[in-house]
Amino acid sequence: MAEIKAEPFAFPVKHDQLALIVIDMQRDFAEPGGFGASLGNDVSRITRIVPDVKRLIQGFRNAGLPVIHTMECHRPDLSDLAPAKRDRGNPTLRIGDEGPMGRILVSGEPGTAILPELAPLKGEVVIEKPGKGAFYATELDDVLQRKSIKQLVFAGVTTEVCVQTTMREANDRGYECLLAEEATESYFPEFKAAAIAMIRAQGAIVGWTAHVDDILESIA
Ligand code: C5J
Repeated sequence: MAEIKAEPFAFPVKHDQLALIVIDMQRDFAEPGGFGASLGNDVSRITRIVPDVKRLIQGFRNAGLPVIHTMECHRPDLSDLAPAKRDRGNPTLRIGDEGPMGRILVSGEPGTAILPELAPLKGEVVIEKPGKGAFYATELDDVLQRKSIKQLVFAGVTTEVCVQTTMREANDRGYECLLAEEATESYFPEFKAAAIAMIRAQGAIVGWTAHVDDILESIA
């Protein structure tokens, strides 16, 4: 059986059941004036992983394997935005407010778009999600089942929020999950490290983690 070098042990890869999920590589999390910055975060940490995310995406495209993108965003009328989410904390701009890149985390606004370097190709699935997890209130599970996908490689941001939440949701639904370590990032380095440790602890209780080079070697 083919394997990807991973932690806490080798990932038994089935290439015909494998897809890449790129979580929320949006301007709103990576650029000044967006949602991440409105919460007081150093967004430059996010842009630093773009080259690794890009080569992972390219590797999947070259191998003819599915690449699925997600975007955290809400309908323009905010009917899918719970007050508990909008009113939380003390950001300079709240979801739905008008910022320098348009309305914060609203579908179709410039700031909500995926970073141009990582833009989806025509035909790639893009899931718009109102929650932190990509399965909540979306068609993701149906899409994966239609494509007979059972193994997911994860990239994107932030590691301990939307990436980890989606991995946990996927794990509960029976998908085998592998996190690409250099292709994910947090505003808090200690949270990234903790999320990686939690995911692969106790015999891969949520999933595996691996280096981008080892994933790419396996699908080349
Ligand atoms: C956050 C995300 N951190 N994509 N969203 O609010 O992780």
